[in-house]
Amino acid sequence: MAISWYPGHMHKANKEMAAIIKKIDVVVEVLDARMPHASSNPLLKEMRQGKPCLRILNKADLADPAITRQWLAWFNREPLTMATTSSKDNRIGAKDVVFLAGKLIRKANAGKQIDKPASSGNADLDALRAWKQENKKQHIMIVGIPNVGKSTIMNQILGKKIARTGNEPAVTKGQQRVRLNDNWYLVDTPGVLWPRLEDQDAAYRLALSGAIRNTAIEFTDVALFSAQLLLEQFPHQLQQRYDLPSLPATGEGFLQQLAQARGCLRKDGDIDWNKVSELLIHDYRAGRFGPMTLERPPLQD
Ligand SMILES: Nc1nc2c(ncn2[C@@H]2O[C@H](COP(=O)(O)OP(=O)(O)OP(=O)(O)O)[C@@H](O)[C@H]2O)c(=O)[nH]1
Ligand SMILES: [Mg+2]
Repeated sequence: MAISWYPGHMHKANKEMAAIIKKIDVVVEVLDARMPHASSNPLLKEMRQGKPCLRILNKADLADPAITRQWLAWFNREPLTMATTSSKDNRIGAKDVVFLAGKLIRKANAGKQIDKPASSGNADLDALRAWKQENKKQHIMIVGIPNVGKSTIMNQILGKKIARTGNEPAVTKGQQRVRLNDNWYLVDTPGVLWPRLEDQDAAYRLALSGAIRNTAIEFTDVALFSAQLLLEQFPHQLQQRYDLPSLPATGEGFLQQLAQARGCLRKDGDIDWNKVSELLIHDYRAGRFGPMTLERPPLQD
Protein backbone atom coordinates (compact mmCIF):
# COMPACT_ATOMS: atom_id res chain seq x y z
CA MET A 1 0.00 0.00 0.00
CA ALA A 2 1.38 3.42 -0.95
CA ILE A 3 1.93 5.61 2.08
CA SER A 4 0.52 9.12 2.04
CA TRP A 5 -0.49 11.35 4.93
CA TYR A 6 -1.34 14.97 4.29
CA PRO A 7 -4.40 15.88 6.35
CA GLY A 8 -6.00 19.32 6.27
CA HIS A 9 -4.21 20.56 9.40
CA MET A 10 -0.83 20.09 7.66
CA HIS A 11 -1.94 22.03 4.62
CA LYS A 12 -3.08 24.81 6.94
CA ALA A 13 0.15 24.66 8.96
CA ASN A 14 2.24 24.88 5.78
CA LYS A 15 0.28 27.94 4.66
CA GLU A 16 0.71 29.56 8.08
CA MET A 17 4.45 28.93 8.06
CA ALA A 18 4.80 30.39 4.57
CA ALA A 19 2.88 33.45 5.77
CA ILE A 20 5.23 34.26 8.64
CA ILE A 21 8.56 33.15 7.21
CA LYS A 22 9.40 36.68 6.03
CA LYS A 23 9.47 37.78 9.66
CA ILE A 24 11.68 34.86 10.72
CA ASP A 25 15.42 35.39 11.10
CA VAL A 26 16.56 31.80 11.48
CA VAL A 27 14.74 28.59 10.63
CA VAL A 28 15.58 25.68 12.91
CA GLU A 29 14.88 22.49 11.01
CA VAL A 30 14.68 19.45 13.27
CA LEU A 31 15.61 16.22 11.50
CA ASP A 32 15.60 12.62 12.64
CA ALA A 33 19.27 11.64 13.04
CA ARG A 34 18.36 8.06 12.07
CA MET A 35 17.09 9.23 8.68
CA PRO A 36 18.17 12.79 7.87
CA HIS A 37 17.25 12.40 4.20
CA ALA A 38 13.74 10.96 4.66
CA SER A 39 12.98 13.53 7.36
CA SER A 40 14.01 16.54 5.21
CA ASN A 41 10.91 18.36 4.01
CA PRO A 42 11.30 19.47 0.36
CA LEU A 43 8.57 22.11 0.79
CA LEU A 44 10.64 23.77 3.46
CA LYS A 45 13.57 24.28 1.13
CA GLU A 46 11.30 26.24 -1.21
CA MET A 47 9.70 28.14 1.64
CA ARG A 48 13.03 29.06 3.22
CA GLN A 49 14.41 30.78 0.14
CA GLY A 50 17.97 30.97 1.38
CA LYS A 51 17.07 32.16 4.89
CA PRO A 52 19.66 31.09 7.50
CA CYS A 53 18.94 27.59 8.74
CA LEU A 54 20.13 25.66 11.75
CA ARG A 55 19.61 21.93 11.31
CA ILE A 56 19.31 19.86 14.46
CA LEU A 57 19.80 16.13 14.03
CA ASN A 58 17.59 15.06 16.90
CA LYS A 59 17.22 11.67 18.59
CA ALA A 60 20.95 11.28 18.06
CA ASP A 61 20.91 8.80 20.96
CA LEU A 62 19.09 6.39 18.61
CA ALA A 63 21.52 6.91 15.70
CA ASP A 64 25.00 5.65 14.91
CA PRO A 65 27.37 8.42 16.11
CA ALA A 66 29.92 7.87 13.31
CA ILE A 67 27.26 8.25 10.60
CA THR A 68 25.78 11.25 12.40
CA ARG A 69 29.20 12.94 12.12
CA GLN A 70 29.19 12.23 8.37
CA TRP A 71 25.74 13.77 8.06
CA LEU A 72 26.84 16.88 9.97
CA ALA A 73 29.76 17.33 7.58
CA TRP A 74 27.41 16.84 4.64
CA PHE A 75 24.90 19.45 5.82
CA ASN A 76 27.60 21.92 6.84
CA ARG A 77 28.70 22.18 3.21
CA GLU A 78 25.59 24.20 2.41
CA PRO A 79 26.00 27.98 2.67
CA LEU A 80 24.13 29.87 5.39
CA THR A 81 23.30 26.70 7.26
CA MET A 82 24.79 24.97 10.26
CA ALA A 83 24.13 21.52 11.61
CA THR A 84 24.34 20.14 15.10
CA THR A 85 22.88 17.32 17.16
CA SER A 86 20.53 16.89 20.07
CA SER A 87 19.73 13.76 22.01
CA LYS A 88 17.86 12.51 25.02
CA ASP A 89 20.84 12.87 27.33
CA ASN A 90 22.45 15.85 25.67
CA ARG A 91 19.74 18.24 24.56
CA ILE A 92 20.58 21.41 22.76
CA GLY A 93 19.82 24.39 25.01
CA ALA A 94 19.19 28.12 24.77
CA LYS A 95 22.87 29.10 24.85
CA ASP A 96 23.79 26.89 21.90
CA VAL A 97 20.79 27.88 19.83
CA VAL A 98 21.24 31.62 20.44
CA PHE A 99 24.98 31.35 19.75
CA LEU A 100 24.52 29.42 16.49
CA ALA A 101 21.54 31.45 15.32
CA GLY A 102 23.43 34.68 16.06
CA LYS A 103 26.39 33.43 14.07
CA LEU A 104 24.12 32.60 11.13
CA ILE A 105 22.46 36.01 11.24
CA ARG A 106 25.85 37.76 11.25
CA LYS A 107 26.94 35.63 8.29
CA ALA A 108 23.75 36.45 6.41
CA ASN A 109 24.14 40.17 7.12
CA ALA A 110 27.80 40.16 6.11
CA GLY A 111 26.71 39.05 2.65
CA LYS A 112 24.13 41.82 2.39
CA GLN A 113 24.70 45.39 1.37
CA ILE A 114 23.17 47.14 4.38
CA ASP A 115 22.84 50.84 3.73
CA LYS A 116 23.48 52.87 6.85
CA PRO A 117 20.48 55.12 7.41
CA ALA A 118 21.25 58.75 6.73
CA SER A 119 21.90 60.77 9.84
CA SER A 120 18.81 62.51 11.14
CA GLY A 121 20.92 65.42 12.29
CA ASN A 122 19.94 64.57 15.86
CA ALA A 123 22.64 62.61 17.70
CA ASP A 124 20.21 61.20 20.28
CA LEU A 125 17.83 59.95 17.62
CA ASP A 126 20.71 58.39 15.65
CA ALA A 127 21.93 56.64 18.80
CA LEU A 128 18.42 55.33 19.52
CA ARG A 129 18.12 54.01 15.95
CA ALA A 130 21.53 52.31 16.21
CA TRP A 131 20.53 50.79 19.56
CA LYS A 132 17.24 49.53 18.09
CA GLN A 133 19.09 47.99 15.15
CA GLU A 134 21.53 46.22 17.48
CA ASN A 135 18.78 45.07 19.81
CA LYS A 136 16.43 44.01 17.05
CA LYS A 137 14.05 41.24 18.06
CA GLN A 138 15.14 38.01 16.43
CA HIS A 139 12.68 35.27 15.57
CA ILE A 140 13.49 31.59 15.36
CA MET A 141 10.94 29.21 13.85
CA ILE A 142 11.23 25.51 14.73
CA VAL A 143 10.02 23.29 11.91
CA GLY A 144 10.16 19.62 10.96
CA ILE A 145 8.24 16.45 10.27
CA PRO A 146 5.74 15.14 12.84
CA ASN A 147 7.03 13.55 16.05
CA VAL A 148 10.68 14.45 15.41
CA GLY A 149 11.05 16.31 18.72
CA LYS A 150 10.40 19.99 17.87
CA SER A 151 8.36 20.78 20.98
CA THR A 152 10.78 18.88 23.21
CA ILE A 153 13.61 21.06 21.88
CA MET A 154 11.51 24.21 22.28
CA ASN A 155 10.83 23.33 25.93
CA GLN A 156 14.51 22.63 26.52
CA ILE A 157 15.50 26.00 25.06
CA LEU A 158 12.91 27.76 27.23
CA GLY A 159 13.88 25.77 30.29
CA LYS A 160 10.24 24.95 31.07
CA LYS A 161 7.42 22.89 29.67
CA ILE A 162 5.45 25.33 27.55
CA ALA A 163 4.65 23.12 24.58
CA ARG A 164 2.84 19.80 24.79
CA THR A 165 4.94 16.82 23.69
CA GLY A 166 4.07 13.19 23.12
CA ASN A 167 5.20 10.06 21.39
CA GLU A 168 2.77 10.27 18.49
CA PRO A 169 2.61 12.51 15.43
CA ALA A 170 0.46 15.67 15.28
CA VAL A 171 0.65 16.54 18.99
CA THR A 172 1.21 20.23 18.20
CA LYS A 173 -1.83 21.59 16.40
CA GLY A 174 -0.99 25.24 15.86
CA GLN A 175 1.86 27.75 15.91
CA GLN A 176 3.03 28.86 19.33
CA ARG A 177 5.19 31.97 19.71
CA VAL A 178 7.08 32.34 22.97
CA ARG A 179 9.54 34.98 24.19
CA LEU A 180 12.91 33.57 25.20
CA ASN A 181 14.41 36.87 26.38
CA ASP A 182 14.52 40.54 25.39
CA ASN A 183 15.97 39.75 21.99
CA TRP A 184 14.85 36.30 20.99
CA TYR A 185 11.46 34.79 20.21
CA LEU A 186 10.73 31.18 19.37
CA VAL A 187 7.91 29.83 17.24
CA ASP A 188 6.97 26.15 17.58
CA THR A 189 5.02 24.72 14.63
CA PRO A 190 2.98 21.59 13.98
CA GLY A 191 4.87 18.74 12.29
CA VAL A 192 4.27 18.74 8.57
CA LEU A 193 4.80 16.38 5.67
CA TRP A 194 4.24 17.24 2.02
CA PRO A 195 1.38 16.33 -0.35
CA ARG A 196 3.09 13.50 -2.26
CA LEU A 197 5.61 11.19 -0.66
CA GLU A 198 7.27 10.36 -3.97
CA ASP A 199 10.13 8.35 -2.50
CA GLN A 200 8.11 5.48 -1.03
CA ASP A 201 11.16 3.78 0.50
CA ALA A 202 11.76 6.98 2.46
CA ALA A 203 8.05 7.08 3.35
CA TYR A 204 8.32 3.58 4.81
CA ARG A 205 11.32 4.63 6.87
CA LEU A 206 9.27 7.58 8.14
CA ALA A 207 6.46 5.21 9.04
CA LEU A 208 8.90 3.01 10.92
CA SER A 209 10.21 6.03 12.85
CA GLY A 210 6.74 7.06 14.02
CA ALA A 211 6.34 10.20 11.89
CA ILE A 212 3.15 8.97 10.24
CA ARG A 213 -0.07 8.44 12.14
CA ASN A 214 -0.66 4.75 12.85
CA THR A 215 -4.10 4.83 11.25
CA ALA A 216 -2.52 5.98 7.95
CA ILE A 217 -0.25 2.95 7.66
CA GLU A 218 -0.63 -0.80 7.43
CA PHE A 219 1.49 -2.11 10.29
CA THR A 220 2.12 -5.40 8.51
CA ASP A 221 3.40 -3.65 5.34
CA VAL A 222 5.71 -1.43 7.37
CA ALA A 223 6.97 -4.42 9.37
CA LEU A 224 7.65 -6.46 6.22
CA PHE A 225 9.58 -3.54 4.70
CA SER A 226 11.47 -2.98 7.94
CA ALA A 227 12.27 -6.65 8.49
CA GLN A 228 13.76 -6.85 5.00
CA LEU A 229 15.77 -3.67 5.52
CA LEU A 230 17.07 -4.79 8.92
CA LEU A 231 17.93 -8.26 7.59
CA GLU A 232 19.99 -6.71 4.81
CA GLN A 233 21.71 -3.97 6.79
CA PHE A 234 21.71 -5.01 10.44
CA PRO A 235 21.50 -8.83 10.65
CA HIS A 236 23.67 -9.07 13.77
CA GLN A 237 21.58 -6.60 15.73
CA LEU A 238 18.39 -8.49 14.77
CA GLN A 239 19.81 -11.83 15.75
CA GLN A 240 21.15 -10.52 19.03
CA ARG A 241 17.97 -8.75 20.05
CA TYR A 242 15.75 -11.75 19.46
CA ASP A 243 18.27 -14.43 20.30
CA LEU A 244 17.58 -16.33 17.09
CA PRO A 245 19.80 -19.25 16.03
CA SER A 246 19.80 -18.19 12.38
CA LEU A 247 18.15 -15.64 10.16
CA PRO A 248 15.82 -16.40 7.26
CA ALA A 249 16.40 -14.72 3.89
CA THR A 250 13.13 -12.81 3.62
CA GLY A 251 11.28 -10.30 5.76
CA GLU A 252 8.23 -12.53 5.76
CA GLY A 253 10.26 -15.55 6.89
CA PHE A 254 11.79 -13.43 9.62
CA LEU A 255 8.43 -12.22 10.94
CA GLN A 256 7.16 -15.80 10.94
CA GLN A 257 10.15 -16.95 12.94
CA LEU A 258 9.84 -14.04 15.34
CA ALA A 259 6.11 -14.73 15.82
CA GLN A 260 6.87 -18.33 16.75
CA ALA A 261 9.69 -17.34 19.11
CA ARG A 262 7.63 -14.66 20.87
CA GLY A 263 4.25 -16.35 20.85
CA CYS A 264 2.58 -13.87 18.52
CA LEU A 265 0.01 -16.47 17.52
CA ARG A 266 -3.75 -16.62 17.26
CA LYS A 267 -5.88 -19.09 19.17
CA ASP A 268 -5.89 -21.40 16.15
CA GLY A 269 -2.09 -21.35 16.09
CA ASP A 270 -1.85 -19.11 13.02
CA ILE A 271 0.55 -16.20 13.05
CA ASP A 272 -0.82 -12.96 14.47
CA TRP A 273 0.73 -10.67 11.84
CA ASN A 274 -0.45 -7.51 13.50
CA LYS A 275 1.02 -8.43 16.86
CA VAL A 276 4.41 -9.47 15.50
CA SER A 277 4.50 -6.36 13.28
CA GLU A 278 3.85 -4.13 16.28
CA LEU A 279 6.58 -5.89 18.22
CA LEU A 280 9.22 -5.21 15.55
CA ILE A 281 8.15 -1.61 14.92
CA HIS A 282 7.95 -0.71 18.61
CA ASP A 283 11.33 -2.26 19.29
CA TYR A 284 12.86 -0.12 16.54
CA ARG A 285 11.14 3.05 17.75
CA ALA A 286 12.36 2.45 21.29
CA GLY A 287 15.94 1.93 20.06
CA ARG A 288 16.04 -1.65 21.36
CA PHE A 289 18.43 -2.77 18.60
CA GLY A 290 21.00 -0.22 19.72
CA PRO A 291 21.87 2.96 17.82
CA MET A 292 20.96 2.46 14.18
CA THR A 293 21.04 4.90 11.25
CA LEU A 294 19.07 3.87 8.19
CA GLU A 295 20.53 6.36 5.70
CA ARG A 296 23.98 7.55 4.77
CA PRO A 297 24.88 10.87 3.20
CA PRO A 298 25.84 10.86 -0.49
CA LEU A 299 29.54 10.17 -1.06
CA GLN A 300 31.65 13.33 -0.90
CA ASP A 301 34.67 13.96 -3.11
N1 LIG B 1 15.04 9.01 22.10
C1 LIG B 1 14.72 10.29 21.97
N2 LIG B 1 13.43 10.67 21.98
C2 LIG B 1 13.15 11.98 21.83
C3 LIG B 1 14.16 12.97 21.66
N3 LIG B 1 13.55 14.19 21.53
C4 LIG B 1 12.22 13.96 21.60
N4 LIG B 1 11.96 12.65 21.79
C5 LIG B 1 10.65 12.01 21.92
O1 LIG B 1 9.98 12.12 20.68
C6 LIG B 1 8.58 12.21 20.89
C7 LIG B 1 8.02 13.38 20.12
O2 LIG B 1 8.42 14.58 20.73
P1 LIG B 1 7.70 15.99 20.45
O3 LIG B 1 8.61 17.04 21.00
O4 LIG B 1 6.29 15.96 20.90
O5 LIG B 1 7.75 16.03 18.86
P2 LIG B 1 7.16 17.13 17.85
O6 LIG B 1 8.13 17.22 16.73
O7 LIG B 1 6.86 18.39 18.56
O8 LIG B 1 5.85 16.39 17.36
P3 LIG B 1 4.50 17.02 16.67
O9 LIG B 1 4.13 18.25 17.42
O10 LIG B 1 3.52 15.92 16.83
O11 LIG B 1 4.88 17.25 15.25
C8 LIG B 1 8.37 12.31 22.41
O12 LIG B 1 8.03 11.02 22.90
C9 LIG B 1 9.75 12.72 22.90
O13 LIG B 1 9.99 12.28 24.22
C10 LIG B 1 15.53 12.55 21.67
O14 LIG B 1 16.48 13.32 21.51
N5 LIG B 1 15.73 11.20 21.82
MG1 LIG C 1 5.12 19.40 18.73
